[in-house]
Amino acid sequence: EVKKVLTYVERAAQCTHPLSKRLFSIMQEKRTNLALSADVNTAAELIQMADSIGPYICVLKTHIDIIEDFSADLIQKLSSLAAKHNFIIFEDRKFADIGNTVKQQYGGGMYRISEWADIINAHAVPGPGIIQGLKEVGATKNRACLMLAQMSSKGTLAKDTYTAESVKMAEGNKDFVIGFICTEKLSSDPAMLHMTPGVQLSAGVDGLGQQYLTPQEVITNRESDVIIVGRGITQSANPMQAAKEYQEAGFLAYQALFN
Ligand code: 6AU
Repeated sequence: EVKKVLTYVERAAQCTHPLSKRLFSIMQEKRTNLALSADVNTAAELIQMADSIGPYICVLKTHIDIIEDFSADLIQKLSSLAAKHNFIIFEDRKFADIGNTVKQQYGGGMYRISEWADIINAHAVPGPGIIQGLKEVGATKNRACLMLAQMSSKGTLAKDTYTAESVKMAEGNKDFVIGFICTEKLSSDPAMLHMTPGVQLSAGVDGLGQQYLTPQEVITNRESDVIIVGRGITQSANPMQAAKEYQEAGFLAYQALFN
């Protein structure tokens, strides 16, 4: 069997959703498959991280509800940094409720996530109504969603048939769902993005169930597309240097697919 690996350029050409097309284009242009998980607790730290690490990433992932001093000004600054450095903003909200509730959580409340986050993610556990609800808010704004088909944590229940059903749910909603949070390639559709958290330069665990794989394992062996790195960068003595190392490791692992 001859397996043809597609380049980011070829993948972009296959995308029908403008956001996945844009993301693959950014990955090629900036030569990076690194997403920074900027899990910091203040607006100043988030802005500082986004500005200093922005050049090395394709995606900036936020947990907006861990920011102690959230304000509209933070969103405005993040959006201009996204334009300055050409990255996509992914709010890691992990929606998990019925359609009618997630619709309000996505579009309303204090954070108004749909107004600034290009990408969000959702659990498949409620069934397809969660996608319908999110889509009602996000589709007209050209937003997109990733389904959590697998998790990085020890003992996760998102496996086997749950994973398979999540993939089906995603593939049935390609006008809004552009890919997965997963630990390996799950879909043969070249337009579908695979993003993998739980990545550090050495494999290992944290004290609370997180499990780490290396960029090479994730991109070359498991054929995922994007490495999501948090503490490997944010807790490093030199986050900018660490980001460069992850960018390089991730991109080399991508290039190794063609050897
Ligand atoms: O690199 P870390 O361990 O410091 O951070 C990993 C980040 C965290 C998690 O909330 C998130 O990735 N995450 C996710 C996502 C992105 O949805 C899913 C998952 O299964 N595991 C995981 O760690 O911000």
